[in-house]
Amino acid sequence: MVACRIKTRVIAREPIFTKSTFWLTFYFLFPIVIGSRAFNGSTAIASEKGRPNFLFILVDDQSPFDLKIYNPHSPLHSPVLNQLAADGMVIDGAHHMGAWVGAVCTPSRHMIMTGRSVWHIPNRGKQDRNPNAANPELVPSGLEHSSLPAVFNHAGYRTMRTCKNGNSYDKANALFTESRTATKRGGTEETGSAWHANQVLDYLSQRETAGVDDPFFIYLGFSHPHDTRDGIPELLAKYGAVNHSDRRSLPPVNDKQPKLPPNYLPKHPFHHGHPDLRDEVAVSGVWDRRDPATIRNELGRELACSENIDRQIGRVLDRLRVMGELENTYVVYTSDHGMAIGRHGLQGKQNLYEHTWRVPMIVKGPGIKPNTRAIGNVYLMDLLATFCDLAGIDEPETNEGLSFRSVLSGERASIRDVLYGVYCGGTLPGMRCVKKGDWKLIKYDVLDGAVRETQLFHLAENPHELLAQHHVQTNQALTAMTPLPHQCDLAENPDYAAKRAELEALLLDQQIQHDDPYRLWDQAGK
Ligand SMILES: [Ca+2]
Repeated sequence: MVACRIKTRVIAREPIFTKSTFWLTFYFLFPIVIGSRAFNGSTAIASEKGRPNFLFILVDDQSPFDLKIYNPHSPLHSPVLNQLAADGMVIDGAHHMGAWVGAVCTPSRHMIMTGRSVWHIPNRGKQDRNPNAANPELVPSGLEHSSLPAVFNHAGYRTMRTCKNGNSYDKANALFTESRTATKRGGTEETGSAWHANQVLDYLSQRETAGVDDPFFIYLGFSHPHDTRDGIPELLAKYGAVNHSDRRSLPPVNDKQPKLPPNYLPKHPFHHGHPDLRDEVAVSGVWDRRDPATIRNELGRELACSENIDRQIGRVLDRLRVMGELENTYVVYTSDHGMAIGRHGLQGKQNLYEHTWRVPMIVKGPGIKPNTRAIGNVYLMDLLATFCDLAGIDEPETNEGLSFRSVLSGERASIRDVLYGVYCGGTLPGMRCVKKGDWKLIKYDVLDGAVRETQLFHLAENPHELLAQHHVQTNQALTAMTPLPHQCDLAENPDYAAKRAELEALLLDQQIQHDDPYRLWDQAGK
């Protein structure tokens, strides 16, 4: 193998949703479904105690590689998540499908709430970047009425949500029977992650006082570790970080700070294609800097916020244990997308490398064997179908996601072979990626043709997606890591021309299947 050189329709189901079929489904079929399926539950615990509860924990902007369960070298102290993983299953191949707007949170959270793919979800306000949104054949109107809270409300669940404000599916969020939202990114009990946990603890107390027996679906969303990453002082000190806010100076270097990640670069080798993108140039504490002091301090802030979240989850789980509800509760932990913070010279969430396209996912609950892992190959949009499956509820007709209950039960390793990703919140047509097995292709067609790049990675051999730039001696000195000669982008290597062609064809096939309205420079139909 040659050494690196630096280079200059699954077609969504036919849309059969209408308002009339929707309401017919709920009024006539749901009672039957609940009666016939839920109480024939597949687990002994569910059948003894009635339908299972759900605690869905969604953090904002966290790379799986921040967590020890995905990256043993991570210095993050997360005993609660580690225990959750030991008590349940870790999904290694969980992804968000992507975004057509810089606020990646928005499409991601629409996909979670609707179980629909990235080109089949509505725009939000001025974030009107999905050309399919006006086509009712692809994006049904009134979709919120078959979203997650609507489905669980109609099935007799008590639904509660706490989360940040904004960048989500507002019409669906409004359907939770109890909602307590505020953006909490400060470093105190009232201004930080503890606030979100306190809302859940308070809700559980009220439920207990009122003697409510109905099962619950609690959506516990945290506003962190999304920037601004103002951690609590004790945890900032633990990770050697400061809440750096002075753009004219660099934060102090501290031995306690996380080391630079193995795929750190001082600059991405070509423009990502979204000029003036907030996350790449304007995040407080980082701005457009990628120097080691800035990146290590920001990683310390990220971990400080993540450890605080871990503590807050622990408080909620302890409470459920004391209430006797924990064993009958599915606890699902994930993030709306990953994050770069210096990896590949990028800072934000607007790329398709593994650190950002993948998300952490841990699931614990009745019938899931402790201390297990599976590749899964799931998207966040699969959560709705999975929740419905575990609860014994029919998924809504508008759902396109696949239940991965068979993965959680250990019957299958994964639910699909090919995964597709998109980012095109900047110049069009943007970035696309496809993954099958250990092989991954990423393509960039941005800035009116000024950037047309293709990358091919063998992830088992090159899990950090190292590029030729990572082989430069000065970079190796910073990361204290020496890549193996073949750990690089293989797109231009003639030995892998056939593999590249195979993935190029798979990518186009995925674009067609998902109603991607754009084509890249070298694709048919351009
Ligand atoms: Ca986010």
